[in-house]
Amino acid sequence: MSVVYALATPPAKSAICVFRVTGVGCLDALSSLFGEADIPPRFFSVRPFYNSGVLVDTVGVLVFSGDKSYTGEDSFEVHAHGGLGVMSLITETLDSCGFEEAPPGEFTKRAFLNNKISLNEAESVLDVIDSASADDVYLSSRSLSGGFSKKVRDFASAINDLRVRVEGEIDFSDEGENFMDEKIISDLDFLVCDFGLFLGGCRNKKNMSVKNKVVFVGPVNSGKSSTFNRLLGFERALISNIPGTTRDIIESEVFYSNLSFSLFDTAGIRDTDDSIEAMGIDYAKSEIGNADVVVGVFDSPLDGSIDYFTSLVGDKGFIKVLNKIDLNKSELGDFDCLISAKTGEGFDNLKKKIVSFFSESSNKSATFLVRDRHIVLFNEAIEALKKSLFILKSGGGFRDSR
Ligand SMILES: Nc1nc2c(ncn2[C@@H]2O[C@H](COP(=O)(O)OP(=O)(O)OP(=O)(O)O)[C@@H](O)[C@H]2O)c(=O)[nH]1
Ligand SMILES: [Mg+2]
Repeated sequence: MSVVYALATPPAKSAICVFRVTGVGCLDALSSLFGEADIPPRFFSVRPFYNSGVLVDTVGVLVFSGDKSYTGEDSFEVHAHGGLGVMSLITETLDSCGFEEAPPGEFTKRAFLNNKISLNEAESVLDVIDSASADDVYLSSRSLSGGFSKKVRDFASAINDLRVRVEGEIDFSDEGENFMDEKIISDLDFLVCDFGLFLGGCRNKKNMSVKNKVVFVGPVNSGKSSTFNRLLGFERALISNIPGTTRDIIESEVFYSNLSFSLFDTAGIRDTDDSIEAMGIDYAKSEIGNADVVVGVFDSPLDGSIDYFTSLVGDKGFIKVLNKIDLNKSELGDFDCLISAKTGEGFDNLKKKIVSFFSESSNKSATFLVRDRHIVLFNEAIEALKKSLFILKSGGGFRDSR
């Protein structure tokens, strides 16, 4: 297989970035890249990284030789400073070595093809990366560490054991050997129960936690974008004291209380002659229809639009928030929460209110994350086991001398 490389971290400015390189022959490039051909494997060392002899960055290097790597091939990692310029130069350097950019999933595919991991473990790598809640992480990691494969192997071995006893009976019963007795029924009974329990604990990946949608609405200038930004922990949406600043829907994701949320900031709702702003307002209204919970942000306890927003939200969960309490102290009154997006006051309470709308993930009862094809095969297996049990219980498999 050719030598491929990939940026393992996001292509965005950050403290560090990590490049991975794998493929037979990739270690031949160590001397030109790091000025040293003999880098001890599996030790993190700090070295210069050169592009055609010119220093690009001082980086961390990890070398893995042969099958002692993730992919099962010679590999190395470069941990560089996470500047866009550094990433671009490292990419250029790796290209100049004749290495190709890896398509998505290539490293895990090679690990599977080189028998480093099973198909199920390869799929679990993606599941762990896709996990958006703590429960999903626990489920996926159990499969990735081989727990699922082991369980399936144990069942296969138990079924095989029963099969050997039945075949022994067929082949050697006339020689006086007794391979099948009543115990085979209790063993098969136990297996059917155990398999049923296992199947009950399998959760289809299709039902992996969906993101909880929280939509921020309210009159213009009430502080929706400021509240949205503070919940995210960074300045995602533009903020200004000009009413009508937000026009489009702005989405971002956040993870807290072991749950992941998609937050949507929207245009302030008011009568307007501006056709672009009006489009944004229409988007805001229709986004309410897709929300799991709507957070209404108001900046005055006397805001006459609260009833209007309440009817707009209908029977969805609605959290009425009074913002800017740093300017005017206020009683809770009709509101569910008092906050200041400026100082952060009341945000712990707001988070609790949002979380309270989302039930605990149903993954709690699940033991393994599976796919459609697993469920089809497991159902076929359990049906076959039940059929065998039925035949045995109805006397189908025993000798007349019983
Ligand atoms: N003092 C104070 N000012 C705030 C607070 N929250 C927002 N503001 C200010 O209120 C103004 C409007 O804030 P935004 O977050 O842009 O309000 P918005 O509801 O998104 O406004 P539109 O997008 O125009 O509908 C800005 O000048 C903010 O700095 C707060 O808690 N306290
Ligand atoms: Mg806004």
